[in-house]
Amino acid sequence: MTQAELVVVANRLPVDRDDAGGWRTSPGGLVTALEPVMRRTQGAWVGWPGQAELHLEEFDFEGTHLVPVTLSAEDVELYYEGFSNDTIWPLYHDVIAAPRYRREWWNAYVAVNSRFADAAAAAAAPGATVWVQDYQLQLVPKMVRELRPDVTIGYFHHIPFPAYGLFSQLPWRRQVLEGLLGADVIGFQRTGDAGNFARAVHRQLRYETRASGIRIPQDDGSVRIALAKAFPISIDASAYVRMAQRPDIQARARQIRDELGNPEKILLGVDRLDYTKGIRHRMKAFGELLRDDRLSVERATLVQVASPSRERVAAYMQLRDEIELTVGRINGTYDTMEHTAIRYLHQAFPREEMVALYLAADVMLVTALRDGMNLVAKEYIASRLDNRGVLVLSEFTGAADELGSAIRINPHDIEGLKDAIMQAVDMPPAEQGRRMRKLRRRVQEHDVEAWSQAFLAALHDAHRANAS
Ligand code: GDG
Repeated sequence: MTQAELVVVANRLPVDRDDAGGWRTSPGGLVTALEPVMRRTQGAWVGWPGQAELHLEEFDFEGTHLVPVTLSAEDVELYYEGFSNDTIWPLYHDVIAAPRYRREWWNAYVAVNSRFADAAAAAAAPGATVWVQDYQLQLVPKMVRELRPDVTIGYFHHIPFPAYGLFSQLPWRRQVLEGLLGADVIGFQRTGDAGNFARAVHRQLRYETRASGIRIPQDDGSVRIALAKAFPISIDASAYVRMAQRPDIQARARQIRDELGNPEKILLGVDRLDYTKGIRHRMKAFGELLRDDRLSVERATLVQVASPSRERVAAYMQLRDEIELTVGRINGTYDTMEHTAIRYLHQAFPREEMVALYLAADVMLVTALRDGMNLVAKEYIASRLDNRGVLVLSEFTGAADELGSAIRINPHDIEGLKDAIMQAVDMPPAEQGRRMRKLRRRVQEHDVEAWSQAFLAALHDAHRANAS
């Protein structure tokens, strides 16, 4: 058993199985974010390999020590699909879909969190840093602290944290708050999320907060301070710049425009097929613009990538049916032999193809009803080397706090959304450039490495302050 100075704990390991039974790095943002620091510190990563009933030994992969946590088929159903994705996910996204509260799911969540905590505690060197990721593992910080009082513990929450009026629905609200408070630093996407968390702690546990510090009374009469603060996540911006510079990817972008019949404007949506992303609102607005003759299929095509996600959860099956009905109706009404209204793709693509789509798109539509950050918005910006293109961005995304030069929308306001789409479609190049340059500056200056450095620096300081 090797022990590491930095242990990341996440639901998923940073690798996927390839067809030959080997491993390849999974393309996620978190993986690229942590890659440099994992290499530098020879860190360990505790997570599920993504397949039920897979029993694996620890192994090293590209400079990171991987510690697989086995999940049974029942764990996947109860802990992952159930409590994580059918209780916490809808509740934390402001109950856009109804959360289901099942005691059996909760019991599995506690049991699985405890196995992740055991694995993390075993993988951490004396005085190491353990960094827990996201809503599937909210109990792990406290569990690790109990097992290993010597380590520094961070937690980052990738999704929103809801207002107390909603959070208080959770039958196990107290246990979840106490679980998170096991960390020295609890990081959120937005200041508002950190505020919601601090208020929930105050209402539920009566702990005092001063600035971002939550004062947790200890058994021995002392006080430990946990920091709850915003650390907005970002992307590996330079990797997107490099891809956008590649001649083959630029050629592919031109080919995509050709194959779509060279409409004057291409509008693009890229999302996991999820009810939080506002895909139906976007299609409704676009369909009405066609109906009202404010747009035509010769003038504009909407390309919607809806990558398959959580396909065994009922709410996702229903959403897929609704979206596909909407696409069929709109296309059936407005398509011609040469042009389509919506090119809908329920598929996952390689990253290069995504960048080609970003390059091909004149307008990017991000209409989420709730979204922790929304990395797609940042990826689009980073890829726009020519400083052209327009981002339409929901104010209910974390990204909206940073990207003030986007066209801001409320996706529930369909008339407002339609006007915003028209403003984007009609925007003169000079104004596109003015806005895009500001957006690009922000994304390049605040990339994902800046994010992880800021979090780890705050964690280091917080731990030192408590120790002194
Ligand atoms: C959660 C929070 C927060 C999508 N389809 C394909 C594909 N993607 C990539 C995108 C982007 C990522 O997946 C999606 O990230 P988002 O941030 O947009 O949304 P979530 O998946 O909901 O992520 C979110 C994030 O965590 C990080 O903290 O921002 O708010 O919900 O990178 O490009 N990539 C490829 N093929 C696809 O078909 N290769």
